[in-house]
Formats: sequence, structure tokens, C-alpha cells
Amino acid sequence: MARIFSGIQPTGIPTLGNYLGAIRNWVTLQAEHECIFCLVDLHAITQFQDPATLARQTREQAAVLLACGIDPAGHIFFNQSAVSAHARLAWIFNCVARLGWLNRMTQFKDKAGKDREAQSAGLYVYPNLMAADILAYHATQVPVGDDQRQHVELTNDIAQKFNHDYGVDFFPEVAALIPPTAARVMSLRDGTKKMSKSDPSDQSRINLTDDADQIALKIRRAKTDPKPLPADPAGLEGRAEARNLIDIYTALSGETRQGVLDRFGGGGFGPFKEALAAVLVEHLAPIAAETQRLLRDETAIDAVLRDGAGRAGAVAEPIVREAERLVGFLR
Ligand code: AQP
Repeated sequence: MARIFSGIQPTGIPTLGNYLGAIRNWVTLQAEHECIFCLVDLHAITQFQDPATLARQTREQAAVLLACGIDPAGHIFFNQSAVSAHARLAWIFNCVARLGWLNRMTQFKDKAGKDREAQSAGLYVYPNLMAADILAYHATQVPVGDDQRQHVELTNDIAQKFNHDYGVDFFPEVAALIPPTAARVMSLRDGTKKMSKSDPSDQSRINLTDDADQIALKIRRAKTDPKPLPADPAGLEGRAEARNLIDIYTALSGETRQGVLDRFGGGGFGPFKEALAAVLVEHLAPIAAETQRLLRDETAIDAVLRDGAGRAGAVAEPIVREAERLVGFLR
């Protein structure tokens, strides 16, 4: 049975992008894989987080993921900082990865913007920590959105160089599992930017805890263009906002683009947006309600994460100790 690792940063409430790009896939994969799901709080602090907010968001995010269907008893679910193996292996990988490799990472460029000099060193070496997250468990499959494809490729470069430098065949090759639809959900305000939970504009995203009115309002206000919807998918070319909304609809309803355009093509965005809001509410309302229920008992959420951390550590510790021995560290 393949072992899966995937993580999400507790930097806010998970969005529809996180859901369609990653979380929904995680829930399905549980049926046939051994899964390790992690709230990556070490990654979160690569950009400053207010301490009380980080703690609250970690709990809220745990509740959202449990509400989505993550099974903490049948699989492993925990927060990253509770297992020291991640940071120890990441340091070794900081010494394996080459600066030239990190310089090519587009996520750093996107997140750093123009002010690269002012970013934390942590943000720059973020992909090395992600490689450590995966390889500390000898996981071989990583369900992620399309934005993380490059980081999974870098994980393989690091694993290969480690194996080569130390003359071993220790770290396995890993594969990204990228969903076929809505692998990259875009902002509702700008179809060229990905939907992000830390975007300053709440109108740019659907949060998994939004209620029906919030969803309807955000979809009504979502940016579009003045032309009617096209009759066939080729007409979505060059219309990033229209394509994004159609793709969200298809990802949730299971219909094809053509099927959706057969019904809504030729018309304005109004009726389509109403149908989109309805399909979103149908999928997300149960998640929001269950999240609220779980958040009434914070002690229970903390206990789930603590139990997961204990079991995660038991898997990662022997692997990371062996990596440390291979490097030549005395114990
Ligand atoms: N817009 C997206 N479309 C599809 N998948 C997405 N993912 C994120 N945004 C989209 C996938 O969600 C998983 C968890 O992501 P993350 O929280 O670790 O970091 P991120 O990719 O940086 O996501 P955000 O929402 O943009 O977070 P912030 O705002 O904190 O930087 C990953 O599998 C990712 O591919």
C-alpha cells in the first residue's frame, strides 16, 4: 500500500482552492492508502504569524479538515512542529539542495514579490522543508494542487543527490498526485492569480466556513467580462475569469465544460452564477456546519493532533535517525 504525505499551512481558513486542489483528493485517497496529513505550522511562520492567531488557526484548520472527512483514527493527522524529525531532516536537506535549484522556484518569486531582500531565509528554503516532510516518512505519493508540482520535482532532486552523495539507495522517488479538474483554482477578483487563503481580500476566495449568503454574494461579485458565455469550451480561451468559474462548476458537479456550456452558453453570467452558488452551498454547507460543531470542543481537537503527532513521530524517527547516521552524526 503506497504511503501518502500531504500538508496544508495553518495560515487561514482553507479555501475552495485548497479543497478542490488537495483536501477533497485526500479524503478519497484514504480508502486505499496509508495517509499522513499534516498542518504545516513550521511552513506557516516563513511569513510572520501572530502567535495567538497561529494557534487559533491551527485548531480551526484541524476542525475544517476533520469536517471534510479526514479520518484521524485510520490515518495520521497532526501538526508539523510537534514532530522534531521534520526540522532535523530539513537542515540536512538545506545542506544538500543547491542555491541554483531554489532560485528557480516560482512560488518563492510569487510570494516574495519585488521585495526579495526583505523575505525570511525560511521562505527561501521552504521547499527543502517540504522535501523533509515527505521523505521523513518515505512517502511515495503527494496529493497537491498544480502550484506545488515544482516543489515535488525538487524533492526528487534532493533525494537523488542525498542518495548519490552518501552512496546509498535510501530515499525513494516521489510522485505528485494532481487532480485532473480544478488543480489550480483562481482568485474571484483576478483570474490570473491563484485563490489563496492569505489573500488580503476576502472577496477573492470562498472559505470552507462561508455561509450560504456569503457564498452567493462572493459569486455574484466575482469578476467576469462583458461578453456572454461561449457555446463551446474553445471560447473560454483568453477569458481567465469565465474559465475559472466554469471549472469550479465542473469540478463540483462532475459535469464536462461542454455539458455546462450547453445549458448556460450564449447567456449572460447571471443565471450561471446563481447555479454556481447553489452547487457551492450544496457541497460546502455541511462542512461549515460540522466545523462549527467540532470547534465547540477545542480540547478534543488538541487531543486528536497530539495522538497523531505521537504516531507520526514513531514512523519518522527511525527514518530520520538513519539519515543522520548516514550523514555521520554520532549518537
Ligand atoms: N488555488 C488553488 N488551487 C488548487 N490547489 C491549491 N492549493 C492551494 N491553493 C490552491 C493546494 O492546497 C494545498 C495546501 O496549500 P498550502 O496551504 O500548503 O499552501 P499554498 O499552496 O500556499 O496555499 P494558499 O491557500 O495560497 O496558502 P497561503 O495563502 O498561506 O500561501 C496544496 O496542495 C496546494 O497545492
